[in-house]
Amino acid sequence: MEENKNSLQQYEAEQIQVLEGLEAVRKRPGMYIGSTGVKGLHHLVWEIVDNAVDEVYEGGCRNINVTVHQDNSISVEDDGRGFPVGIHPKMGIPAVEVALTVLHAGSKFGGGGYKVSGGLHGVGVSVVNALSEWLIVKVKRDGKIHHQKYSRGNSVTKLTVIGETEATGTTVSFKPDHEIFEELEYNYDTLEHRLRELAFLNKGVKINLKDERYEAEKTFMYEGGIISFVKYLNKNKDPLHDEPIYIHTKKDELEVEVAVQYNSSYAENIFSFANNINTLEGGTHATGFKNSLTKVINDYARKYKFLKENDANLLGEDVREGITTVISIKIPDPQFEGQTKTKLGNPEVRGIMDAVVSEHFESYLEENPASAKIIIEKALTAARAREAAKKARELTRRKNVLESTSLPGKLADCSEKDPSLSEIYIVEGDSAGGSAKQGRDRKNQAILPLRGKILNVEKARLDKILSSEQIKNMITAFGAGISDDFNIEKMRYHKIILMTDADVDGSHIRVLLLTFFYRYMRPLVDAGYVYIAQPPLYALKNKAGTKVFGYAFNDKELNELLKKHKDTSIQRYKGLGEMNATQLWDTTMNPEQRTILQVTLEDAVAADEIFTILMGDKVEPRREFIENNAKYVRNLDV
Ligand code: 28G
Repeated sequence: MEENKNSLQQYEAEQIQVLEGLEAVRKRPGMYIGSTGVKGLHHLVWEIVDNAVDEVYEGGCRNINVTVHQDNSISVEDDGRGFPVGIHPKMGIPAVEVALTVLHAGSKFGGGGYKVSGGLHGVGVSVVNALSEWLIVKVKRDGKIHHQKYSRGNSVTKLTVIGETEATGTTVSFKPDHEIFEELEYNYDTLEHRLRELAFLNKGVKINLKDERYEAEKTFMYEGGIISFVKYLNKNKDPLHDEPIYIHTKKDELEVEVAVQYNSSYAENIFSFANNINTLEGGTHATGFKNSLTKVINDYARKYKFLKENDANLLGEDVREGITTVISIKIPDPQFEGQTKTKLGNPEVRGIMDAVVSEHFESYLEENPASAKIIIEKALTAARAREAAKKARELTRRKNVLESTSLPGKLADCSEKDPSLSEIYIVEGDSAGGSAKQGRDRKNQAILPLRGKILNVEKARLDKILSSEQIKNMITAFGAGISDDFNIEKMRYHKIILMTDADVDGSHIRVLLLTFFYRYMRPLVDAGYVYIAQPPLYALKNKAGTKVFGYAFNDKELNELLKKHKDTSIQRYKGLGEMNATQLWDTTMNPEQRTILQVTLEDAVAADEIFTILMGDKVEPRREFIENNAKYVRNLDV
């Protein structure tokens, strides 16, 4: 009785607390989703999709549909059990409403339970609700369709039955709040990339992505899971053995999956995940794998006399030349460390990985002597090449490009000597390079034009890479060496700004450069020294084309400009070369006005992955890919 009498009061009190809870999210959104930029915007989708993926493991959901609507609102639908709708005993409102309005209810902070896709995300669906102009949840359960609408975290209707159905599942639709987010436009490539990745990591789950803005639709479903992932990564390469080597075991609460396939290239591609989160900084699962791989291959090579008694052991880098690997573990209590919290820290994982990989890899080699021979010989060649490159470096040390003091002739250096105040623009093409040289601020902006083909770093070893003119120019201009000899302290500029055309070639060059930095000057990416310039897409001029009213960086801005000006003509920039020096300065280079995007580790890894897939030996798929993706190309790797 007592409880009943006070329940209304109690309900109101709780509601106030709830409001305060979600008010905190709206006040400091960055605390919950990292940023209110484009990354935070996508975080909202990851949060909801993660919940759907959890329902795969907990409730047998098989299909997840993600839709981007015309207005950049999002719908995520699953065919799981449907979120519980019964009245919450303490709160007196339906369970689904509790989850949507109480901060941390059922999230990684509260709730408990083993959430497969928790970890980095997992802040709870209420955070998405708080940051959405509106959110609608539909639950199909117990023969009924339940519906409720919210606005900025508050319910605006009660949970209502709006129909009947035999099906079960949950649908969440939301529109990110323009009062919160600086950027409201979803990037198709970002969504496609992550949803495909999730489909690889969770075999058998069908994930459909529909984008109503471009009438694009794709379905991702891989019965092979990470085996398919590795094949996909190697699809334009020459594999050295037909089927990926696959390991799948469970030890206590830890589930380990590894797929490995060598190819004829020289690149090392190891992608590691913990609970579906891309552990970009690696961690104990990745080191455990690498250690045991080196050990097992050396043991085998000794046992079967590929290595003679006096030969030195193969190094890790030797046995990883041309490797493509996906490691995916599921762990109840993941510890994420590192600068970007993407390094797995759990110490017990290293030993378990080591044991599991050793055992399975050893039997693979024993049972597949033909493949074993090819893999060992590849590693032996890599070791020989490494030795030869070292000798060559020692011989030519004096005239070595790494120590050359004269700056490249193409470089227009700045006068500033303090690296922290200096920036270098890497500009595609000589004509844009010319405008940039004229338009720049000579004090602290240096210009290095790049021309012609940049070397394909996938297909070349370091010695060959060092012989490329473009790459030599960059190395000497930066002054900090390369690869193992790279020393960020010596960098002559603390901002490297890539300025490429907003077309297919431009994006191609960006992917190449980012991949090069990621593989050979990684500390640059980690330190956040790499940026991407944002040249405008349009200029709005008077009819005669003699006066510029303004510049637009996307279609929305163009429409806004068009509303303000009458009798206009639009110039669509196809390349940087179409802008004169003043225009380039005004729109893209003037630090007071420009926007430059800082490249994150994630961007670099994405570029590396695109690159890995694109730049194999087979040329045709690359053309096809670029043609198919031409309309998104502006956003391809950022
Ligand atoms: C569509 C977008 C994202 C979800 C479910 C299903 C259940 C659930 C979700 O429970 C925790 C545990 C039991 C109340 C669980 C259904 C048990 C029985 C569920 C999703 C609190 C939440 N029946 N499907 N949560 N429960 N899909 N998709 O979010 O006590 S979340």
